[in-house]
Amino acid sequence: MILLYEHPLSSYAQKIKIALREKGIPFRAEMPETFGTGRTDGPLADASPRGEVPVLIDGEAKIFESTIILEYIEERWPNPPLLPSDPAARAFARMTEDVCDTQYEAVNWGYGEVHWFQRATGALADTLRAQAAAQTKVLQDWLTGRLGTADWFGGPDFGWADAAVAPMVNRSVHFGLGPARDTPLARWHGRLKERPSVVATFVEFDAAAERMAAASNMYTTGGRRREYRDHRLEWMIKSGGLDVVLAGLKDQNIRFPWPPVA
Ligand SMILES: N[C@@H](CCC(=O)N[C@@H](CS)C(=O)NCC(=O)O)C(=O)O
Repeated sequence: MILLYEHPLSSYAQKIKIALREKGIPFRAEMPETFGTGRTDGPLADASPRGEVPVLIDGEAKIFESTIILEYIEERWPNPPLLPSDPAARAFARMTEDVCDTQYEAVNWGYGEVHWFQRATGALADTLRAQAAAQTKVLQDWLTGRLGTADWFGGPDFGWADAAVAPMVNRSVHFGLGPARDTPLARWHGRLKERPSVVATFVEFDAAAERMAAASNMYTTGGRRREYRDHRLEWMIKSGGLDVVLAGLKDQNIRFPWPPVA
């Protein structure tokens, strides 16, 4: 059976689980023991030098990067297709995914650094939360424009872009930053929650989110060092959190991506 290294809170992993479930592909999901440590030993590091989830293991194939995994799934199990057949519509779906994976995910992640991991308190926390809320609104307005009057981002059928947007907007809802009631994006989120592939994935998210309150100190005492990378690092700095980065470096509870500094 296929093995998916994942974390139930990871929006990238959720996108993959939704795709596998849409296609009816059985898989075993596992959170690697070394997740979040930056360790370069063990099965996760063996499958991906980046040590990030998701990673899909299908026989000899070990695939990292969620977009590449999604492409692999689409090519390996073409039915039902998640991408439309028209080239422009395919590009539309991929652009929607890319903005979600880069800009939107970074905003959610930044909010989580304050909300779950208390990286900032007082006025700085207020600033970061306000920045996340304002930027979430911009992203949701952009997504609303792309959804238009359709049921799904690809038109009449659930597809690639829906799988990519779902974990992003759902996390905003979890943080109390969801689209206003009765707007097109809120109604889309309501439709999502009627799809078994999404329901199963969101149930796992909710259970893990519940455990986060008790685990908020794991990056200060628990041997984990949070990875501050590309868009996430950029988000923290541009939104006013440079001191968060400096404190994390001083306290050695953040790290930068592979390869490690010699
Ligand atoms: N671009 C990658 C990003 C994957 C990523 O950042 N995954 C996070 C979880 S959401 C991770 O594994 N981080 C490792 C860590 O924090 O140590 C993808 O799309 O798969």
